[in-house]
Amino acid sequence: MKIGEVNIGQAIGGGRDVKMLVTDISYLDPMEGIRFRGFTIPEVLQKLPKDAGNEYPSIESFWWLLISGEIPTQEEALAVRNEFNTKKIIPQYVIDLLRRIPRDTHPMTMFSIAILAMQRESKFSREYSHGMSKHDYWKPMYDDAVEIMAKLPSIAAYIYRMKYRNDTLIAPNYTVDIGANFAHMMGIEKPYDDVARLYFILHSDHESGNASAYATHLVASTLSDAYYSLSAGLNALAGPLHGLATQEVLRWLNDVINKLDGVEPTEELMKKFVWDTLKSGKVIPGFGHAVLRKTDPRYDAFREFSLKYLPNDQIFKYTNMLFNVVPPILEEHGKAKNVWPNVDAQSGVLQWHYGIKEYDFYTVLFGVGRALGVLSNIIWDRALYYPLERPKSVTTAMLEEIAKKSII
Ligand code: AMX
Repeated sequence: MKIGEVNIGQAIGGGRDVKMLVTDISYLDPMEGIRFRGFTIPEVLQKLPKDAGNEYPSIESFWWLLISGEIPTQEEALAVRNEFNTKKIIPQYVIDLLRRIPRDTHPMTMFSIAILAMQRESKFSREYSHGMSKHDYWKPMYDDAVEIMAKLPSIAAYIYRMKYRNDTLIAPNYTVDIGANFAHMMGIEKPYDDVARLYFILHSDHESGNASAYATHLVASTLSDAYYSLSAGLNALAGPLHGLATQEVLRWLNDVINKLDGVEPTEELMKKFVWDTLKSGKVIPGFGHAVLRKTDPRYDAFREFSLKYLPNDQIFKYTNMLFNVVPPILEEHGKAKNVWPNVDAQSGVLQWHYGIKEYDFYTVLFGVGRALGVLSNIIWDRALYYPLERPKSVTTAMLEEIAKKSII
């Protein structure tokens, strides 16, 4: 039974809308936005259990939802937290390795290297090499995923403090949830723990065709373990058309502010900078999307937080200004299929406000969140016996032949 057809435009145009992936973990509707396990973002934030005093659910309860499809009880979420907390310790060789990397290396490179370096710990690879039944693949894949997920926020915080805070590392707290531990290790006060929870949940998954999810899934389909696969996925996330856009938004805004040299930006001035960017052949970061055709609900969720906690933040005011200015210009420019903001137009604002001004770090934060989704997916890939990924190529001559025939 067919679920779609592929035309020449799709074959040479990045496979847009070609239906060839299956996942039940999230689904992206072009107009409605993302649903995680069938739940919209507001539903996820409302239904998952929260610890007393926290505005947002724990990452651990969200992990349970992604893996099982069910809303956990507080006890179940606590069981995940306890499991993660036993696996938080980062091997010393990873810290030593990160210290040896030149400090001007992009933090995404450091992040990906750290994960790849830990591949020697992979239970999946070890058990595979000892001869494992394919019916059991998912179990060590799950164990590896939990090992990685428990460590990622701490690795990210280590990279941040090593690179930007003069190597003043803060040891993990082994009793609190991921959000609180991350804020603690970054050295940032409340409500940054809630920023971390919201940030990681919103960036977790965007169905399977986005570059970081697809790269992870593709590499895992060769029976590479979770370490190899996630490292590959994060390398895809590091591209400016994908996760790096989160830093590009702040870079673009700061460039505007510097050029204005103390003059307060107005909508008229912003319009000029937007047009200048487009005329110089560049994209406006944080706007447009390969699938979405309306404002990204992840943008809305961040905006809601900003309205509550940082309504007078200068950068927040400018991003709001861009919300009014950019869409009509992109409309007039006539190229982008979606003129509305994506998650990256708003995500960096929060980080900037809470003191993370080193915006090349933002994609690492995106990566911690994205790991939740892509790791859940590759566990299920193995449980469902998904095969080696291998789409077919055609030649340009074949396409020309097909085009000729369809004209005659
Ligand atoms: N500014 C200027 N031009 C844009 C644009 C933008 N924000 N968004 C799309 N366009 C242009 C494209 O470059 C393309 O031009 P071309 O025909 O000359 O190559 C044309 O509009 C059609 O593109 P599209 O079909 O609407 O989008 P796409 O699926 O090819 O790409 C995306 C989607 C996100 C890469 C693109 O909108 C973009 O480059 N946006 C800016 C970067 C960004 O915000 N990326 C983050 C995406 C979300 C994420 O992964 N975190």
